[in-house]
Amino acid sequence: MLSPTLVDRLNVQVTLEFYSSNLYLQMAAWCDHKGYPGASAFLAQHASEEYQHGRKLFTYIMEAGGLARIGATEAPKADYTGIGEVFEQTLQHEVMITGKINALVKAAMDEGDFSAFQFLQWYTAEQHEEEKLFRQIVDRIRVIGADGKGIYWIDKEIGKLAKGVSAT
Ligand code: OFO
Repeated sequence: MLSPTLVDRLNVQVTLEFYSSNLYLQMAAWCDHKGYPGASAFLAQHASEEYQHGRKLFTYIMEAGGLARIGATEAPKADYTGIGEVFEQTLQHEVMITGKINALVKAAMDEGDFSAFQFLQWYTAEQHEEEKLFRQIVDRIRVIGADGKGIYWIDKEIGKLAKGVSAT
């Protein structure tokens, strides 16, 4: 059974995961609008993954006797100066989320809630993978450069990272 404190904290994370989903979907729209179909497909797919992260937490709260709640989220940023800025921001966002997950893991540990502690390990591993993935993309953009032909290849490469979505 979750403590009221952990219910509140997990609910904050539910809302953050749904915000992440909105943010990546909005970024996907910007990329599509600017003619980057690979990056758009990748970000749209990532938006769906973030939604699932939120749902997984939501279900856990319900199963552990808490009242799952969806909080208000602000509108995500819709305008970017380029694909470089989009992916720099995804990386910054994931680093911020990792900090939130770490704080949640610590809260579960402090409360001696080993079920929540174990459940949250999935998110710890996921954050490691996500930071690694976004860091690779940012590094690739920095090396290749987002001008001229570089942007064409970057978009193609990012598109290949979208699982089950063929790069165009
Ligand atoms: Fe981007 O990861 Fe959710 O948690």
